[in-house]
Amino acid sequence: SLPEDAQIIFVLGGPGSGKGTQCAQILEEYDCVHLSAGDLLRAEVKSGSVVGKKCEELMREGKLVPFAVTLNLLKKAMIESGGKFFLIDGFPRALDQAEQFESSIMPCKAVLFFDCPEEEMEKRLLKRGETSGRSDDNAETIRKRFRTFLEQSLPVKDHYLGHGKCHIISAVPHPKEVFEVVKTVLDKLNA
Ligand code: UP5
Ligand code: MG
Repeated sequence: SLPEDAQIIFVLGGPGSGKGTQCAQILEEYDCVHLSAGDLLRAEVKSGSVVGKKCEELMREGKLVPFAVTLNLLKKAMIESGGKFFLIDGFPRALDQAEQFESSIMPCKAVLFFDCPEEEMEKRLLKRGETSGRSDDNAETIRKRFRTFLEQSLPVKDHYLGHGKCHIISAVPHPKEVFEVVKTVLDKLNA
């Protein structure tokens, strides 16, 4: 099980907003465990499992995989890491996922939300698609990911804003500048 003093920060934002990029920066300066729900799912797909096969199709369509799948992958990775300060990247992606995660694991301490215009996210993802090998980095799937984000994931941001836990950070400047703001937020949390 998890340590009683574990702390969870959800790292959210649209597809290509820079969640992974900023988490990598955070890891360099803070002692924490980074778990990307998308990376865990892609590893599951790669494993060739039955669950992975099902997820592969949904991800190629820009749709959410069943909550139980992500919850189990995250829970297992959190426990196996032996850590206690967690950055959960790209999850929860729907309001019910947030509620069920918090009631079955623990409430989050804070949410970092990376705010970026769709045109900029699209540009970044198309560029990354030239080399990423990700089956969802193509114009058609990107459009579907944006739709899922707007319809299902944005309400999560509003939920946490209402609870005073959500920190909205512009993801438009250079990653180094974005990270300066991230640090300010993180340092205030633990002050
Ligand atoms: N880049 C980053 N920051 C930049 C900056 N400030 N200026 C200029 N360029 C910047 O960055 C994307 C690209 O932009 C990179 O090339 C980077 O260099 C550049 P990245 O840091 O990778 O952005 P990120 O927000 O992590 O983008 P990602 O594509 O990972 O976001 P998604 O949310 O779309 O993908 P994720 O892997 O989280 O999920 C994939 C799929 O899995 C989902 O569509 C869904 O089907 C499924 N999923 C679930 O069903 N449930 C879950 O809980 C999680 C995922
Ligand atoms: Mg990512």
